[in-house]
Amino acid sequence: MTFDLFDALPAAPAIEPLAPGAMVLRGFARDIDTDLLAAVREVSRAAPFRHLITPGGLRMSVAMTNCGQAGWVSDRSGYRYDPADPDSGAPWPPMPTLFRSLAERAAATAGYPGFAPDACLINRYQPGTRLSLHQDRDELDLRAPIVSVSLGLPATFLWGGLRRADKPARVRLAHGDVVVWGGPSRLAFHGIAPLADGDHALTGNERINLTFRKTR
Ligand code: MD3
Ligand code: FE
Repeated sequence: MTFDLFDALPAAPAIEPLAPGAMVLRGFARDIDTDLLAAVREVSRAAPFRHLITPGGLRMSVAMTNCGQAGWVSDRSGYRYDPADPDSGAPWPPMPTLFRSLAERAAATAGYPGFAPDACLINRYQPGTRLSLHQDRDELDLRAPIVSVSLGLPATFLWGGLRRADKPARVRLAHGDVVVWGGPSRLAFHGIAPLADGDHALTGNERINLTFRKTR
């Protein structure tokens, strides 16, 4: 029988650099996937997914809801973080402890210790759903990173760089992948290509994305 010292060490998370300040933690959320999806279902029972209207009057193909102290919303008057769900007038459901601790661990692993998100935007994609190139700049403190968690069907993430005209790179994001975006990458343009049809064991034909934000 052999004795292998390395057997005693926990596996180090694979950190894949994406751009300065941005990195992919492949499969980081996999071991809690079922609990994460159960929590998404619970949040969406209190604050159902809905298709928001852009300031330009277009219905977004992504369905969204939120949990935490504030939620991202859009309507004819613009984008904002709102402490209440405009559909019900009630505060957004609290951020599940499991969400907060995952986001904190991921950020720390990527070199951003002490990340304390106050908002989690939950995006739901079905085949054909896309998210066009945009920047996330509605948060007051742009020094804090954004942590994203992909669940269910894989997607092609479009990574556009700092100018809208830059040709976007394509990055595959799969079930359980976590990406941390901070520093020089915080204001990069990004989007999601139209979701391909598929069948995932836990989500069927859907992709769920969680983004954790510090909005104030
Ligand atoms: C890079 N969501 O909710 S997550 C969004 O998969 C959003 O649902 C996409 O873009 C999704 O705003 C992409 C990856 C992501 C999220 C926020 C970022 C990348 C980012 C903010 C700054 C730079
Ligand atoms: Fe975004």
